[in-house]
Amino acid sequence: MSGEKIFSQGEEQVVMEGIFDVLAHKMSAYREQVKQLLSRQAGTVIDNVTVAQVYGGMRGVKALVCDTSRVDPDLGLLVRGTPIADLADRLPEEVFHFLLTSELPEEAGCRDLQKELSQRGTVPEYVWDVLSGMAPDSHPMSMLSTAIVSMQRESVFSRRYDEGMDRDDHWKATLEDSLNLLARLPVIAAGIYRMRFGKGERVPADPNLDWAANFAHMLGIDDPTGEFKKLMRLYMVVHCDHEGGNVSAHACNLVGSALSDIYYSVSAGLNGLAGPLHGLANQECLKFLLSVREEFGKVPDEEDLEEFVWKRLRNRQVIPGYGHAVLRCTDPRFLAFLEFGKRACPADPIFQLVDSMYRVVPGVLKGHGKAKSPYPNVDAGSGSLLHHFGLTEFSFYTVLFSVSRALGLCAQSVLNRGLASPIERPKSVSTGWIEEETSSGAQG
Ligand code: CMX
Repeated sequence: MSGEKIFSQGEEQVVMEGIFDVLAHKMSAYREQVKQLLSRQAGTVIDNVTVAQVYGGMRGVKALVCDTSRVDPDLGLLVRGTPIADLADRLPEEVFHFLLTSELPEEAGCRDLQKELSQRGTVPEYVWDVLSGMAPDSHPMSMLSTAIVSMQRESVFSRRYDEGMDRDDHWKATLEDSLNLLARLPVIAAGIYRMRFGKGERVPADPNLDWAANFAHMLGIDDPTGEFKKLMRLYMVVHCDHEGGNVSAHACNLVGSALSDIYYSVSAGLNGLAGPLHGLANQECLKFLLSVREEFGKVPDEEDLEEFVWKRLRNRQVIPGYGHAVLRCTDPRFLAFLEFGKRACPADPIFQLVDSMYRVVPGVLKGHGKAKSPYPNVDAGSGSLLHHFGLTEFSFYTVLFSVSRALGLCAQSVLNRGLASPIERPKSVSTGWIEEETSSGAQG
């Protein structure tokens, strides 16, 4: 490693040449590809927007670009074209490299990246002071977001921007910020876990562990078999990214489009992830499974479970962990967790309930006929595994999701800076305007 610096001046940290060099080459080709595309097709129409879509959360409107990943209704998440299941045995830091560059790193490149993340992982003392000053019943997600914003003063991008950085270097400064943030996030998240749930002193990082295993280690969960570390690796991989239009990615990209730095934009994205219709749904799923067990006092047989699910639907309640806005198949991320559970904890009653639900619920939802997807999503299984290993505080689950999703948010942000994506400013219209425009008989 030659130790090339991204910036020539000052005391900037050395960015490993691997990811920087790979991306520098890719970035010029990427810019050229988009430039050519625009020169040929700038005026080509790729979508029309209906009134229903305008009032319906812009569902399905093709209006954003995301090159890190894509969600196919029938295949699930594809990271740089590769099904997420094929990446299940990879490390999250490798997947970050992949999201950014569309190349998986060689072994040495991966080691360099791990070393880099480990060296950048010191969390400033003031962050802990800020967190300890928060109300003790603060939601772990609000603690995470606050911690991230409190570090904004350290943004390399903001400082370099004030110094007049060349626009072509924006992505490099964003990558620098991203690496610092990603290195610190597991430390902060684990610290929040221990502080918020009275687990005692923070557990110091172990520089010999990979990023996710170190996170598992710092959480302080008893892990004599190493299976919890394996679960954290899988968890961090499967939640890493989900294209550009979901609430967290869109919020992050929107805020970043104003050239707000990564601390502002990632915290904005994670504030969206904290919503019950998005990332917070995973805590609801485990709550639901525990309530089923409580209702029956044991894992119910499939007949009883079927009746229970029907009763819930008749009461106009949703079945947590089932259905999806885009997917129309069993989420491969759910299947990855199911496979993990069948190997690691087949006798765990909550996991067995997940398995039974999977046999029962799709048929019931099909019979019910409302949900466009009767299949399980990623949240249907992950909580049962965390619960099995003793991570039972479900208000923390979205923080785990956040640490993983930050990989995708950062990768998307770096690429957007590489393309010098402009500030987002779609046009809003009034209801009166829509009424007028559509009253002329042009509807259909
Ligand atoms: N149980 C019961 N009914 C459901 C359902 C479920 N799991 N999923 C959808 N439906 C119903 C909807 O409530 C809707 O009913 P109404 O027409 O009466 O309003 C109807 O089926 C059509 O909904 P849809 O188009 O299939 O689903 P949406 O795109 O509107 O919503 C989602 C998607 C995930 C919010 C929804 O399926 C749901 O609420 N699921 C349960 C909660 C959950 O698991 N959330 C995790 C999402 C994970 C993720 O997004 O990553």
